[in-house]
Amino acid sequence: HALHSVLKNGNKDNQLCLQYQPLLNIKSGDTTECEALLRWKNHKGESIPADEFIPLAEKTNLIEKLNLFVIDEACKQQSIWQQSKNINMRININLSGNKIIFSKLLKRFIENVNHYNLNPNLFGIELTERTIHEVSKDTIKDLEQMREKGVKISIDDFGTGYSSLSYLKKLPITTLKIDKEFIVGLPDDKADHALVKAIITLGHSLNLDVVAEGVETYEQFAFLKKYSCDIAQGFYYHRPLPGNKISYLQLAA
Ligand code: G
Ligand code: G
Ligand code: MN
Ligand code: NA
Repeated sequence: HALHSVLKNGNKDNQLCLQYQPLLNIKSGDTTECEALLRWKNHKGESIPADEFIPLAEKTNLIEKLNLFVIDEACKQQSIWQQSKNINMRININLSGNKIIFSKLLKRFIENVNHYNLNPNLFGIELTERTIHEVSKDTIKDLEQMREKGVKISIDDFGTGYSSLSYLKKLPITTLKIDKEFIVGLPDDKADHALVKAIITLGHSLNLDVVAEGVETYEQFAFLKKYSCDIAQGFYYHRPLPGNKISYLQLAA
């Protein structure tokens, strides 16, 4: 497998990299966080979509190495931003894997945060409803400790997993991210309209922040603002960018 050799040789030729998509705080207009998104350009220079190679990696033990790469990269980038002094953005990292992998990932995250001497509140973790089934009791304890230190914990692609809602009581979640599948039909589609309103209400009654993903138009944004959604993510506000391009962004004061 090509990805296997990339990881084995330590990503020497930089085929893998992270991009960062700034998120917009709807009420304040500030940009206080972003999401790290993995990108792969193979030796032929072809970009392989993440939703192709990540599910494949999840079927093998490659996903562990891939996640470790993402954690290391995101922490290194955050250290650079902190030293530059003019960027203060939480980085949200997507994590996936199984029970055994998760505890290793959290350990690596904490090692990195200590190594770079970073405040843990400069990070968030995104878990999908699918991966939540792989979170053990011990991992829940680890997540609770991280949460106490300021790490945000988001449920990604909310509403698309085959999942009961009981994890909302069991896990120290801070944030719901509404999947873009529900945003795309706003404001006209009756089902999307009803579902998005209901998810915002659910999130707020549980004291959670609500993020809308895949916001592409002004009309979608205006709907989200009207119904008090907290944060918007999508091409309407910003595309994902390489970490060194973020420094040129005109971030809100
Ligand atoms: O950015 P893009 O639309 O290509 O992402 C496609 C899918 O890949 C999304 O579901 C996203 O959550 C996932 N993804 C992107 N980056 C990462 C990553 O670093 N780790 C994991 N586990 N998933 C990621
Ligand atoms: O599954 P997850 O939410 O982690 O991944 C988010 C994915 O959505 C990324 O692959 C990112 O590139 C993509 N994305 C970000 N903004 C938009 C958008 O406005 N429209 C669409 N279609 N995709 C987006
Ligand atoms: Mn995500
Ligand atoms: Na998502």
